[in-house]
Amino acid sequence: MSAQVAIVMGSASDGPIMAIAEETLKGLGIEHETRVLSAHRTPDEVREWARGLADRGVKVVIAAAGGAAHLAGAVAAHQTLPVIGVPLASANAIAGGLDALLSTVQMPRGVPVATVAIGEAGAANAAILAAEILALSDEQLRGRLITMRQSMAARILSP
Ligand code: RP5
Repeated sequence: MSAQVAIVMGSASDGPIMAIAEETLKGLGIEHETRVLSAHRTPDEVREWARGLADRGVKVVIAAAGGAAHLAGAVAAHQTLPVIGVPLASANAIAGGLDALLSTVQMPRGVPVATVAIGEAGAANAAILAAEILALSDEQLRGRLITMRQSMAARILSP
C-alpha cells in the first residue's frame, strides 16, 4: 500500500521529536513517508514535493518546523490536501517554541493549517488527527482509534 500520510520536517534536527509521529502512525497501522525539506533552505524542492503528494495517493500531510516555522504554510499554499502543522522548539526558540507556534497557526484566511501543540504532544496528536481524518472512510482504523482511547482511559483509571 502507498503512503497515506506524508511527514515533512524542516531539519534533520527535528527527527527525534517527529519519530513520535512516525511511531504513532505505525501503531495505528498507517503507511507514511518522511522527508526533510526546508521552506527557507530548499524552497523549490518543497514546491515540487507538495505538488506531487495527491497524485501518489497521500491523503494528509504533517509538517513540522521550529523557529520561523513557515514549512506547514508553504506546503498548504502549494496544494489542497489537509495539512497538520507541528510547531517545534528549536535551539534558539523564543518562549519554548511560541515563535514556531505563531508562525504555524497564523495562516491567512483561505489557506488553513490545522496546528497542534508544540513538541512531543503535538507530534503524537498530529498523527492521531491524521488517523481520525483517514478513519472517516476506514471503519477498521476507526476501531483501532477507539481501542487506543479505551487503553488511555484504562491507564488513567488503573495506574
Ligand atoms: C527549522 O529551524 C527547523 O525545522 C528546525 O526546527 C530549526 C533549526 O534547524 P537546524 O538549524 O537544526 O537545521 O527550520
